[in-house]
Amino acid sequence: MLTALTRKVSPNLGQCELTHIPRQEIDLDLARVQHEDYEHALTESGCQVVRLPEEIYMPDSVFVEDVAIVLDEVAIITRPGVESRREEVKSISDALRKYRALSAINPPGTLEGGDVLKIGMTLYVGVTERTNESGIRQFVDLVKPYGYEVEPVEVNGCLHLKSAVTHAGGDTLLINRSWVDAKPFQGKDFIAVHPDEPYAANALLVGNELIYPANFPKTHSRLLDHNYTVKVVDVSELQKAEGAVTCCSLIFRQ
Ligand code: CIR
Repeated sequence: MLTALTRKVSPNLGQCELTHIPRQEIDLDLARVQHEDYEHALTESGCQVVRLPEEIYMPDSVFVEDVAIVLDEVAIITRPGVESRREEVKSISDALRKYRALSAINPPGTLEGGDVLKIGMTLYVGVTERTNESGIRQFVDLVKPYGYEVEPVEVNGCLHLKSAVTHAGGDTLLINRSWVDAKPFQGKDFIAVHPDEPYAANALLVGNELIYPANFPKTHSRLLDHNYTVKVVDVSELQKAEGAVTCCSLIFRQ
């Protein structure tokens, strides 16, 4: 059984952090509807959705992926790279304590879950503005005892590693090579995003299905050409907060 931990959209989503995109007005009601549709897609894909209450004063708290990495053996509570997101870890720790033993990244380390791409026993970790060397070093020490390999990966031009590359299933990655080099992912197959859709590399693999944003039709059709089952969700308002589909849930085995 898969659990998907989510959190209700904050009424202050409009005050979110933005790094690579300009601020646009967010339709909060629509953001909430889109988030519910996303949760519905998770349920349809076989997850039991556990939704945490909103955190009114934490604008980015809907993006739960960034504050923890949940492995079968342990959950690592992260230390976000921006001050405004550091309080988010409290309620996530309380929620995850029911399911896993907890470990944490401590100062001066920073690490965000959007920078961690797990493929089998390899954890690729983006080196970004949000994830620093100390964070990666601590992460290695925490996961090595369970047999995981950690591969640091340079990322340029986007927020997180998973803005640039995600797992489409099997040995295949969906990638935007202008933000991340394919070399660290030796032995993998690649589907490139369509050049008109730079943000299209973020897909959420649940079982054998991909939950995927509605506004990347050209890359979507590349996924269909490779016989993927794609479930489309409209997340336009969450994208205005520099969010994507992986970042709105923490998915783990119970
Ligand atoms: C932030 O800048 O932290 C949020 N506005 C967006 C976080 C998106 N997280 C993700 O893609 N993993």
